Amino acid sequence: MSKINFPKDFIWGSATAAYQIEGAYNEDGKGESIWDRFSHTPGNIENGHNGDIACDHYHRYEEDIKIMKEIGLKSYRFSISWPRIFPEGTGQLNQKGLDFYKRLTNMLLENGIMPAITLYHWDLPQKLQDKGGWKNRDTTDYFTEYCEAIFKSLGDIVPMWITHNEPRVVALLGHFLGIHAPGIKDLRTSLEVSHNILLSHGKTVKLFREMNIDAQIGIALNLSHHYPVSEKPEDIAAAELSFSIAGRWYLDPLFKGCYPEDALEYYKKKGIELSFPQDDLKLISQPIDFLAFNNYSSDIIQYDPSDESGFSFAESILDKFEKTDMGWIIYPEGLYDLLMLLDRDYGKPNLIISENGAAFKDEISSSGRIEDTKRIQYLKSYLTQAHRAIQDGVNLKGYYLWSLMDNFEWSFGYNKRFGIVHVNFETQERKIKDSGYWYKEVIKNNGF
Ligand code: GCO
Repeated sequence: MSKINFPKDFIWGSATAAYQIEGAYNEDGKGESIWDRFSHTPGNIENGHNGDIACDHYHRYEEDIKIMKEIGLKSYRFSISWPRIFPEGTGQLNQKGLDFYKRLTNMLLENGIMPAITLYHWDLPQKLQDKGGWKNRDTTDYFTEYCEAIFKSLGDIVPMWITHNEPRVVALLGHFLGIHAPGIKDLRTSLEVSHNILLSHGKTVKLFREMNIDAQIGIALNLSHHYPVSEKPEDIAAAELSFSIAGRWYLDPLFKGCYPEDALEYYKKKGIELSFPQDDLKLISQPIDFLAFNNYSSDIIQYDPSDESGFSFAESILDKFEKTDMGWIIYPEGLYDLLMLLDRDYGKPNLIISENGAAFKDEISSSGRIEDTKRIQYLKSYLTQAHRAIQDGVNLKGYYLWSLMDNFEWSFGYNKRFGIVHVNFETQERKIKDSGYWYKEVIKNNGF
């Protein structure tokens, strides 16, 4: 197989998130987050797991950076815990919390690893949730206050900033399905939350520009390609509507300054008439330097009159696909098709894959190695499709493997392992998996 060479300045990274790895949930002045509250509420997380200790990264970050260095990461994407900075969400800043991120960032730079910071990866200060959380439009201003403090402290040494991670997951799982924090189940609330998160993104980008920060800023969406289960017109229409609701609901405000008409119509039919101030959409759609997105799998959609939405996932066909431990189908071509769609429909933006990876059950073999060949095969197949898209003209600038280390997988607790580094959660021992050594070679050779 011919060697695949990526562009010479391609960014090879790996990603984590604060609540999933840090632990120290109530240390050094940190305030309670909605995920502390949600995971401490019985019944919400498998096996009663929580992020109180997680990977203990708050205390082990130096060891973890040594591992990043050994793997040869060019960049490391991590998130900042808002309640570590503002325990009450606003007002009094917690210097010890800020100092942790300054130590982490400086050590990354000292080791030649480019920090890429996600400002919000779901851990809202509980005190703000008590005031309505993202449903409360004031939270957009609390968010810019928090971001301003971070920009002042780290803006001159961090080259890449991501405002939000997956607004759709926050809105859908956290405010409609109720399986993520804060555990609300209300469609109208989820749509208000979705808009306010995008608005807070817009206000933060505006602030970032006004502060003349010499760095790049974007947002990370969770996106997948939606395929019709057949060429029947009704299945094609169903897939287009489902992607409007899941994808264009975020992409269109960000790049076109409007919500997609078919999705607005869909909600109107459900009795939810939505209209948003044009000034909001102007803020939301101001230019960003890159669009980051998280992609793991693809969705196959069928027309389904029995479902109140009129469409559903074509579960029947999924048996034809290999799946990861999350039950997500492995279809690498879906990444190529998604990259081409973003390139075609949204003005050839600079793109970053801010998350891609696979959960599989890992065993430590008799040799003492973790021979996670399924994960290597998954990564290789998706990177092959990413490279194919670059060859076809897509401005893909970087790839962040999810995840650097096994960590707290939200409602699944520690039962799903995505890491290229194994974590023994009893001993906190780290062990680079075969996939971690494979990725080391990919980075060194800028391809495979
Ligand atoms: C997400 C989050 C990550 C997850 C990862 C695996 O995309 O849901 O950004 O925090 O852990 O994607 O589900």
